Amino acid sequence: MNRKARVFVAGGETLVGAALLGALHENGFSKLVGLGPYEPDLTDAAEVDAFFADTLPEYVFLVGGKSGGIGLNRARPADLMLDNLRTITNVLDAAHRYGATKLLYLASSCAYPKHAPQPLRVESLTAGPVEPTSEAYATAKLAGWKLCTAYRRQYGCRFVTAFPANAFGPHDDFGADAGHVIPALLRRAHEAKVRGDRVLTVWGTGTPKREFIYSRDLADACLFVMERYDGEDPINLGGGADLSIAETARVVADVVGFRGQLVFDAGKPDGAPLKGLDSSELLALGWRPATAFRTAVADTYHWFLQHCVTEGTVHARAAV
Ligand code: GFB
Repeated sequence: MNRKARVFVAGGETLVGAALLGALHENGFSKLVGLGPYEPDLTDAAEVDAFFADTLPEYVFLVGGKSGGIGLNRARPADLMLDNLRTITNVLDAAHRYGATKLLYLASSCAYPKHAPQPLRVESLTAGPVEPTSEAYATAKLAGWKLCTAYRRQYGCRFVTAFPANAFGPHDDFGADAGHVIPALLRRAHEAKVRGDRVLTVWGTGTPKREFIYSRDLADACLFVMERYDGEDPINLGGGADLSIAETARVVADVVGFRGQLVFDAGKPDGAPLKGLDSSELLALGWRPATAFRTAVADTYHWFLQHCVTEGTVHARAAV
């Protein structure tokens, strides 16, 4: 990628988008279009079209679309599916019509069948039913992959799909009910510590396993894939920490300094039992995650304290 190319991160204010913009800056990309208030509403076809006509992005990272943890997926499946379908169709269509050189679309590991063999290989995609709690969101993500493939086949577009592990980091949603497990537990452990609680409740049995990737490492992997991979088959983006939820909660409690007891609430959903990715293709290309899991959790907690806690009040998102 030429450092002077026009690059658009569709979803620049999301967890992954914010990390990608940081990585692009650090790597000397000087023509980033659609930053901050200049990013179009990705669910609005006319706005997206006008934006592409005006800025003609050459490289597009499609990381936008609403997402959330298991709680949000159960509470608002229609909103999540519609937002993602609109975002995907608007951005892919505009990238094709305005001649983008290449596009990387980020799907999600929850689009794998619930009982696919571990570690998850791309051959398993669509080979069985997905986890019911995130079916709507996962279906939209799968549609995005298939639309990328269709554009490749019909028009020769260089649209690449990647399936990332569960991402976390700065700019995440620290909502206690809507967020993913790491930001939600960081927040609840912090509040429990401040209140002096003796107990921290963790959803589910603690036995499911998740593969986590730090958002800054994921951003680095996205850049790497944009430069080094161009195929119809999707590519998995993982290679980092694979932990049980109980182990994850212990690391979070330790980083926050919560010294009480962890209690598991089996009345809350576990979701998929296992979600480790087979990232051998990415690793064979030479990519490795740079950040140890505990360091990444500690960095995320530090960011949360700086941006989401003001005079003792906790916000789910960075206070503007
Ligand atoms: O992060 P999470 O919501 O994502 O939940 P999924 C992971 C696991 O953590 C589940 C447990 O087994 C939860 O029961 N958990 C424990 C908690 N405490 C908490 C908590 O306080 N909050 C949350 N959220 N979980 C999502 C999908 O599934 O994965 C999305 O629903 C998305 O669609 C995302 O794709 C990557 O991995 O279970």
